[in-house]
Amino acid sequence: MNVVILGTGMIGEVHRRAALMAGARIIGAMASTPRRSEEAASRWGTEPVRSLDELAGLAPDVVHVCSPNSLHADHVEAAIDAGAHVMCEKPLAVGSDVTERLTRLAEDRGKVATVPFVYRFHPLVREIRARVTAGEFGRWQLLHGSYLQDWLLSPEATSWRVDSAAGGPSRAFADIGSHWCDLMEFVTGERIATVLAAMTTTVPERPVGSSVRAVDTEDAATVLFTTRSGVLGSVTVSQVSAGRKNRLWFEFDGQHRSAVFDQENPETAWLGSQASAEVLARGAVPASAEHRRLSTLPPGHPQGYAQCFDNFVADTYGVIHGEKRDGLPTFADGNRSAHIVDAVVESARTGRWTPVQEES
Ligand code: 4PW
Repeated sequence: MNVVILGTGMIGEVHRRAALMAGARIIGAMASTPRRSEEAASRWGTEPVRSLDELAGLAPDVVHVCSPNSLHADHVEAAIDAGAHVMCEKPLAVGSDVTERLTRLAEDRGKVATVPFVYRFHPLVREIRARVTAGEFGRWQLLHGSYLQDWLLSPEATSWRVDSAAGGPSRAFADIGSHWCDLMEFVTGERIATVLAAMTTTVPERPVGSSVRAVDTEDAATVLFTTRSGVLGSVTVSQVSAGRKNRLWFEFDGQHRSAVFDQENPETAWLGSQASAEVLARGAVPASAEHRRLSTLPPGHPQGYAQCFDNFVADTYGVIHGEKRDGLPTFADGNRSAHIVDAVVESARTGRWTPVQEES
C-alpha cells in the first residue's frame, strides 16, 4: 500500500505510525508550506509533497487527510481525483452540504473512504455493542456521558482549531463531541433526532498566529438530545476541564442493565443490573468475535488509543483489499456526524430544540 499523508501535526504522526504498523510504505508527506513539507519529509524519511498538483504523479493507493478542517474538502477531492482511496480526519468537512458532496463523490468513484472514529475499535466497546445486539440491555432509559480534555485551559494555549476560519464554527463539539455521538449511536443503535445545545467560551482571547484575538469557537458545550425512538440523553464536552486529558466516558442505561466505559481505562467496563454489578475485563469475559478480533495484545498487557488507531487503519486497508470488516466508520458516518454538528451549532445560536437533518 503506497500512502501519502497530508498534514504532519500530532494526528498526522498517529496516522503515519498506524500505516507503518499495517505494512504501508509512506511515499510522500505534505505540511502547511513547502518548507515544512521538506522538514516533515526528512523527519519521516519520505518525499516532500509541495502542492496538491503533485498527487496524481505519485499515484498513491491511499491518501490520509490530517490537515485543518477547512482544508479537508479540497484535500479529499484532490486525493480521489488522483485515484486514491482516502481516510479523512473528523470533522469530515465544515458543513453538512460539503460532507454530503464528499460522500457522494467517494461512492460515485468507488473509493473506500473512512473517518477515524477510532474509539469504536476498543475491544470492550465491541463487547458491549454485541451484548446490546443480543438484547441484554432492553429498551434504553437514558443515554449520557461526557468527553473532557484540558489542553486549552490556559489562555496561552492555542491551535488552528481555535479559529473558526480554519476549524469551523464549532470547535470542542465538532472535535470531540463528534466522537461521543458516533460512539453512542454505534453502540446503542439509537439515532439522535433533536438537540438542545448551549456553549461557553471561557477563555475570551487567545494567541492566533502572531496576534491575540477574540475567540469565536466554544471551549465547552452541553447538549441534551432525544433519539428517533424517543430516548432522552445528554453529553458534555470540554477542552478546559483541569486534569482531564482525554476522558471520553459513557453510561448507557437499559431496562435490564447499564453499561459504563471510560476510554482512559479501556481494559475494563462496568455492567450493572438491579440485582448485581460486574466489572468486565478485556480477555476475561466470554468475548464476542469482534472483541477477540480487536484484542491485539494478550490480557494483562494494556492496550488503548494506539491499538484502536492501528485497528482502524488496518481495517480500512483490509476493505481496500476486498476483505469484509464490521464497524468500519465511513464517509457516511462522517456525513451523519456533520449533520449533528450543524444542528448543535444552530441550537446553540437560537436557544431552541433543533432537528438533526437526515443524511441523503
Ligand atoms: O480526534 C481527537 C482529537 O482531535 C482525539 O481522539 C483526541 O482529541 C486526540 O486529539 C484530539
